[in-house]
Amino acid sequence: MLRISVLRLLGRPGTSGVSLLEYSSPRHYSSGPLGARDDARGARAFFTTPIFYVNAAPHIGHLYSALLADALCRHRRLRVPSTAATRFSTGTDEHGLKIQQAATAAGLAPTELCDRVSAQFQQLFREAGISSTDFIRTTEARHRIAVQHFWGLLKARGLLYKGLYEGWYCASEECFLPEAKVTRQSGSSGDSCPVSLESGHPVSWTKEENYIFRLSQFREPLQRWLRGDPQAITPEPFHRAVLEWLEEELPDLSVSRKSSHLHWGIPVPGDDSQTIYVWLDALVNYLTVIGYPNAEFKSWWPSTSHIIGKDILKFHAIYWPALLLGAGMSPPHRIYVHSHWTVCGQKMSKSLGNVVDPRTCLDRYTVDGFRYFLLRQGVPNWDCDYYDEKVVKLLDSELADALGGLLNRCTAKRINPSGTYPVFCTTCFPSEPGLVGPSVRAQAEDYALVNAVATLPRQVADHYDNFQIYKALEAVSSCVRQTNGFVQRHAPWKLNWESPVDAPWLGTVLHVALECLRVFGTLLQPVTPNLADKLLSRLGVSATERGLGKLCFLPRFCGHPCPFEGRRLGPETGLLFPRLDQSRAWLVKAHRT
Ligand code: ME8
Repeated sequence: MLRISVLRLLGRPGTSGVSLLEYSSPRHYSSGPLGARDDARGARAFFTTPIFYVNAAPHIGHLYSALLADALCRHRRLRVPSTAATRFSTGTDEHGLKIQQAATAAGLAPTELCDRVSAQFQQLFREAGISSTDFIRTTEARHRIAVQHFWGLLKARGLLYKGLYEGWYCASEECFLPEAKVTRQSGSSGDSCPVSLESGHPVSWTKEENYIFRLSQFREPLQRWLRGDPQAITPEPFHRAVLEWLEEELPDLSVSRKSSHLHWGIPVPGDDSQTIYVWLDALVNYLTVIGYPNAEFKSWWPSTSHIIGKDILKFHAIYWPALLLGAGMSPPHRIYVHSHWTVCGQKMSKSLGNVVDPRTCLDRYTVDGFRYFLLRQGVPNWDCDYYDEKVVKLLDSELADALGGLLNRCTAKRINPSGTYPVFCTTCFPSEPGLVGPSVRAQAEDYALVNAVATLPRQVADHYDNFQIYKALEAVSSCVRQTNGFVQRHAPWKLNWESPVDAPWLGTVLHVALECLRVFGTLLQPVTPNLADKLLSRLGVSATERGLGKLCFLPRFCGHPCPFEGRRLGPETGLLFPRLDQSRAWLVKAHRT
């Protein structure tokens, strides 16, 4: 219920600058602990997206949820490379009244509609590089077994009873609504129709005998869980919202519908006259994927992180943990919640005709470009508005100009004729700042840069842990700007390789800039995997040198050997990320001629 009410809870904050720390020696910032900390936890990690309804084609909101989960998962794999340590599921939610009605409206059998739209989600996710390990469809036999087993446990524990359930039902949201959440709206023929106050979707009065779950018994256990783990629901305003909901009345929950009314679903075991409520059915998908009811599921549960939109918070933060507790299991480790994409300030909807097609965007802006845009601009705490000009502006400035330009400046033949990772000179750039001498060339800002990049992997990891991936990208982007400033300040194009005075410093400037680029490329892998691969390959960084556990920035600065020094750069394969405004102009011209 109250699927949308959290929308209003969150205000729009100001810009969130990442403050870079004051200088201290990068010796303190080995990136080793990034991997070590996770290894020490020894834990497996299971990431999930919501399973999406198949009543309509996917849009950018669905892709955004999948990208957030994908980036978290890829970042985790960089910390703990073992493939057995991380699992990631997504899928489609195919039962319920909403799908039954959509199939009827489309003149299709429900299975046909499900096959068609589920395939669209799978294709989109493949094209967008979503690295899921599992795709579940709730119409699969393995899922029916899991749901019916779960139901049996609740029944055996005395948590289900039969009773008369009466109330407004919103098929579009698949939930019951209290009277206070329903209003009247005049329909096309002038008559007044009851609709959901928050979503405007039609509701109908339902009165029938159902199975009911004793949800009301779980208020205190849920409060204890949330108070005991302040990060259980992240970001914090959503955690607070759920605790506030738990202060309100928590009525028992109807968990089945008459099969004469809803036939498209999983029958209640031992009572074919009832179909299991689609939300109970859908939530159990998280267990089906990890092998439930076979014991193997225990190695992945509860080390699970659900990534969800704020519209389905109540189902995941109240119903699901209560059902799990009822079945004798723990709530999930984390529920990461994000807000919504709007288009030109309006909610995306088929009826408004403003739905943004993600496949067009991937074509137009490239897979990496669009992934970067959504994750860089999407802020979990509040809604974000989509428009095309914003994408072009961001990608041109951050990927094409700043990052691509930096790479080009340090690898171009005229500045780096040997095509190698040059040698770092400790006399030009001593590890202690403030030293003076004829060969010392480094300035205070250069130490600030080294410090900022040395601390970047930890900052980025903290942002990932707090589900603030946009802040991680903001921090990387800020360091890219700082590195461009460093190159600009020392103008290596004015230095001469032939001069014994210039050469060591010229090599050092390029070495530092390439080391910064190596860190940026490594940290960008979860968000722009292809672009990061191109960047790291150009730097000559091999596949086994791209993890976070061994990412050791500028080791020569601390007196350690650098494995890259003197190494040949990888082959030149063209611009890292071509500017879009030019290619768009070209497209327009091509269209005209
Ligand atoms: O609710 N912006 O499925 P659904 C960002 N089947 N994300 C958006 C969005 C937007 N404008 N619109 C949708 C269901 N989403 C159930 C879930 S899970 C056991 C069952 C994303 O197809 C966001 O993650 O309506 C939201 O929670 C989800 O899609 C809802 O997808």
